[in-house]
Amino acid sequence: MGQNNQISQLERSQIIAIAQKFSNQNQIADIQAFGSGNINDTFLVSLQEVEAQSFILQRINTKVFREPKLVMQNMRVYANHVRDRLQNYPLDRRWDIPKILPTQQGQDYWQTESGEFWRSLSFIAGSQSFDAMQNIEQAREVGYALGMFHHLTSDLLPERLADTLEGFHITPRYLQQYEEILGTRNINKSPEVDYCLRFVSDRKDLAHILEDAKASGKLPLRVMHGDPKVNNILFDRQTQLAVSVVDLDTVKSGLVHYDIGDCLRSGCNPAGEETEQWQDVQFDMDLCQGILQGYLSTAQSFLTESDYAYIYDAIRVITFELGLRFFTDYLSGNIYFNVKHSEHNLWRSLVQFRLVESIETQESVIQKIIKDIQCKAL
Ligand code: ADP
Ligand code: GN1
Ligand code: MG
Repeated sequence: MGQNNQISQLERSQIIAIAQKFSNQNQIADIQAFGSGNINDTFLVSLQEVEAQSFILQRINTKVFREPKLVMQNMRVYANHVRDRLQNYPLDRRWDIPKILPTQQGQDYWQTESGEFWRSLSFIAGSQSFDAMQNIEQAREVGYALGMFHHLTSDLLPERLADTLEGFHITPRYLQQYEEILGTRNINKSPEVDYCLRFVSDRKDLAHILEDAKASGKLPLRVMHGDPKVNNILFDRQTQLAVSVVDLDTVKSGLVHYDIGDCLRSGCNPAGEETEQWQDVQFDMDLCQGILQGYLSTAQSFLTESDYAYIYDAIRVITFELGLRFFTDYLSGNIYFNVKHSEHNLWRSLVQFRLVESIETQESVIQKIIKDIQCKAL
């Protein structure tokens, strides 16, 4: 179905049949494409009898996640760990973890005859997500949510999690893939493509910063979420507080810096990743401060001096990395990210590259925000 949010009649009846496997005899009232994720196909299933209990149904993208059973295994390891921890150390505010809903045969997923892989999750009640940050209070909440995720997993051994996506967030590998594609494809030149080609060629060194820090022991492996962008954080519609972090497919061993960088990359771009006005994209300082304040309110207990020293680099590395991933996917014929049109990934890469430029021109202000927050935390 991809991202165009239209379900054909045929597809609707097929999806309803699959939803039925998870619905525990309840009649399905409606099914709608849901959210704006770039990888899986997500649907909201409403039930006839129990209106409040709609659930999320997802077709896992098996071109990306080659071993979806490992994805489900990780989700269980993560959820069991966090639930145990919350039972022993209850929080003073709402925090939810999506439940895996089993099929009527008690399985975590349903595999169709053609090999499609489907799963269901409880809908986080009364929640909503946003594609772009709306205000400073939300920024603090997004930061808090990522801090809470890291805090609650800080005593989960990363080795207990399988690697569900080999090479994910290993920036030098994305650079290598990009160079391979450049060597084998005829590229349709345009001013935008030229800008991207030059941009990457000028910043190749960026790709190695975090991996070098990992290799030299300056940054340790911990449990990372892998994808803590704004629309993967859920807010309570009434209190406006963050109540859950979803999209757990990439929870695995990694650097928390990729998460911190990704959260800031996504959260401090109020125009959003999908804007067509890429020249106007700016990295917003107030939102940056808000996210970092929220993050450190829960994460300061485990961050070291060396961790703080790499926060600025993390922001521009991950932004560069995502621009590179979008651009490579564009050059490869759009095989990884869901797209609405053939230039979609090119436009997305322009947005990220412009964001890198905005981050770079504001380096001293960002460094000062990090320093001030670090001084208060220590
Ligand atoms: P993708 O990997 O394609 O991004 P996600 O798992 O992030 O798929 O799901 C897409 C969107 O659906 C999320 O960004 C979020 O807004 C919403 N969503 C996902 N899981 C839940 C859930 N359990 N409850 C409520 N909303 C959810
Ligand atoms: C994808 O699935 P979604 O839309 O939450 C991608 C992230 C990117 C993001 C950019 C598994 O996230 O790495 O940062 O798009 N997820 C995967 O919007 O590749
Ligand atoms: Mg998502």
